[in-house]
Amino acid sequence: MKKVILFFVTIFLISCQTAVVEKVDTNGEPEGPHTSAEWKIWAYSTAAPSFIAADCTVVDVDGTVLREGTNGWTAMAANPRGPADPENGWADPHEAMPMVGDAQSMKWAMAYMSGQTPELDHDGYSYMLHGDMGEDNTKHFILNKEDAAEGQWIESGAHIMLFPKDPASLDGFTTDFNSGGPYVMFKGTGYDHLMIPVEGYYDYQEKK
Ligand SMILES: [Cu+2]
Repeated sequence: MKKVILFFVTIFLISCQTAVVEKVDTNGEPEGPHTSAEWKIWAYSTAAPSFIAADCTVVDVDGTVLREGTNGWTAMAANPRGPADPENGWADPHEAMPMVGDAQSMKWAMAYMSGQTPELDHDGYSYMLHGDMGEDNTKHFILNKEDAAEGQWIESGAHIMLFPKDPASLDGFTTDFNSGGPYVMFKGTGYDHLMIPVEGYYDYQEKK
């Protein structure tokens, strides 16, 4: 009898362990190299909630469409530094700084990357639930913490971004990224946008 009980206890423990392992592993991350289309589609699209990620277009860094979407949202990696280890791809989704944006926010991003002033038809929104690798909140295109203005470096966790058609519409919002509430990034640069922190925003940099 003892042996039988021991047998069942053992089986129970083993199944518990399997359950725990599965919970940790199943974030939906595909097996295989991070340079694969499958991994990139997962990493970039999951910067948005699952119900948007499921049907969005996914574009690679070189412009290749990895997956054609149907819902008007586009996912792409937005880290201009590229992967620290190009041969093996992004270490994790956070390093890729993926954003999933609507048409207006993609317009904004294209203007930003080519040094042009964004001209939007209306406000745009983007999701960046994997955060980014850090920005100087007062100035765009600062890639290193050492080059940032004193106390202005912010490595963001999960957030949503509002790209305004009219930057002046953000007047009145704080520029303090430690407020916990929405704040303006790149104020007065023409690339002003509203950062909306959500759960996990301070995972990479402690809230002061
Ligand atoms: Cu962002």
